[in-house]
Amino acid sequence: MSTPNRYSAKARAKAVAREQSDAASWQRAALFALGGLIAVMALLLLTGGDALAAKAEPWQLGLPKPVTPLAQEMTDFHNNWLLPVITVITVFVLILLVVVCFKFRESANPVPSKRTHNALLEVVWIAIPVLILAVLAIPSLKLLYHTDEVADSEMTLKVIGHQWYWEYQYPDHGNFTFESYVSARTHEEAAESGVIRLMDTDNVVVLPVGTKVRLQFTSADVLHNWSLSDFGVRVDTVPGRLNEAWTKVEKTGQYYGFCSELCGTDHAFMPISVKVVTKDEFAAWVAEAQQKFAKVDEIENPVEIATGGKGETR
Ligand SMILES: [Cu+2]
Repeated sequence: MSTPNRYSAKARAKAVAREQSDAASWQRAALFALGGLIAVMALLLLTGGDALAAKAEPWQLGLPKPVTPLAQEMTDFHNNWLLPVITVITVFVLILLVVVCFKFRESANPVPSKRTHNALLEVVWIAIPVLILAVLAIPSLKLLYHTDEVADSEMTLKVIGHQWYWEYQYPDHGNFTFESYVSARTHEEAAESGVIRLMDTDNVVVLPVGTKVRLQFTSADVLHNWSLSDFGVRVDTVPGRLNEAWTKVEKTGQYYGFCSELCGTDHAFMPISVKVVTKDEFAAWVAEAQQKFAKVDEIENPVEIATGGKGETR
């Protein structure tokens, strides 16, 4: 489109100068973006986006390595569905923005169009997002339903949130119970005792490998959230209410999680530490734990939560 005649020579010269400086700043911005992209890709290559340990590493990218069927499904859903869709949408919107910035800038388009409606375009930009959400809903709901399938569990672990520690009960192994407090709050404490600050706990939850464990959650006081990314478990513990989930860890090792519901001043100091061991090691630990820890019916005012037999559905 040619610039209308009513623009004076001075105004035109100004527009040309502005265009040149615009072009220079665009070049700078493009170079900057390219540099950033290369840096991110280099970082991805260096870290491989693949953490081996069950705790986050500095500069780690990507989701934790899944060690349960649920975490695997969640990772697949994220990597195969959500990430491609969000990438396409983001790139598409970015291209639109760049086109708009270039094509309709004041100097190139001094007389803007006064169009306000386009029926076809409006239908399209509503229908396509609806379609995307409808397609994503299918694997999403399937996954959500799967997280709820606690039937056929081989054992139960009860998790009770407290301000500010976790309590665990093993109803199928003599109903013993113990509390789990953070081991080190400061760097000095951590260095002294050789533990990981804000992650290790005095008493560790022990679970057998390859065993479907029903997890039951409740709270003694306020909302907490038992969140362990490697397992794909993240469930609120709600006072007066029982929530359920399940897990089946396929790899022995030490795993860490955190309370993920703001629950008061010491919210940051109630980590979750789970050690997954072989079935034999678990049996040995149970025998020891039965001696070491009190039974639920022996303690004063235990937190009562619903009980059920093995593999019982709700
Ligand atoms: Cu909390």
